Amino acid sequence: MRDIIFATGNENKMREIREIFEDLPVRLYSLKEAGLVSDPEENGKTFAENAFIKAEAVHALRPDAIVMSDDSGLCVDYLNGEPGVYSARWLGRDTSYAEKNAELIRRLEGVEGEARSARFTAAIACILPDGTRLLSEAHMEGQIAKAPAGQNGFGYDPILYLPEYGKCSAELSDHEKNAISHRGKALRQMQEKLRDLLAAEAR
Ligand code: ITT
Repeated sequence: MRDIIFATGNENKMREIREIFEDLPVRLYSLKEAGLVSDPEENGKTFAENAFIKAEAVHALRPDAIVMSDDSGLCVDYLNGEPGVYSARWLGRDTSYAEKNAELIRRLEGVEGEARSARFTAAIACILPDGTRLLSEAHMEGQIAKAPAGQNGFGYDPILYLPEYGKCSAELSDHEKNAISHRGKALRQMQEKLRDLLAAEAR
């Protein structure tokens, strides 16, 4: 049984991550559960850079553990990729998601159909005790809805409409979202990489 510290302070992410790791023989600890405080400046230009900034900061505190992190966000094509890596900080960290979501809908007034395209991206970084670095990245494609819908999920979930499913991300249960989401896909890719590496180590 291996211990993994997940370098996030976002309880909503952590809830999704737990469900994805449920069947794996690993013990998963949030920062809080590991008794750590880490909030490095996320000044990277990409999701991957920021994911490694968070993972490196925790690796420095706990070099003995497997450390993982998630950097994620919403990119709206019509807004040249905004809010992107600034998703959590967009309009200020203290601005509610009801307001952020309403503002995104307002900025796309008069924009129709595929021109409203947007996606969630998640970059998952992992650092092993020997310093090996692994990265996986995945997306969930959709369009900015004309009105928020759904009570599940968090952040921008009520306004990412998924044409294939005919509903917004916040209308999916955690289980349904994890099956198709950026975070679900990137974490499953990371699990594969880690499994291969740990199996090779054991040989
Ligand atoms: P940590 O850095 O502690 O992990 P954070 O919330 O600051 O937590 P990020 O810097 O990665 O995390 O910002 C991600 C933001 O992107 C998040 O706060 C949401 O606003 C948005 N986001 C990411 N994934 C999302 C999802 O699955 N559903 C809705 N919004 C999401």
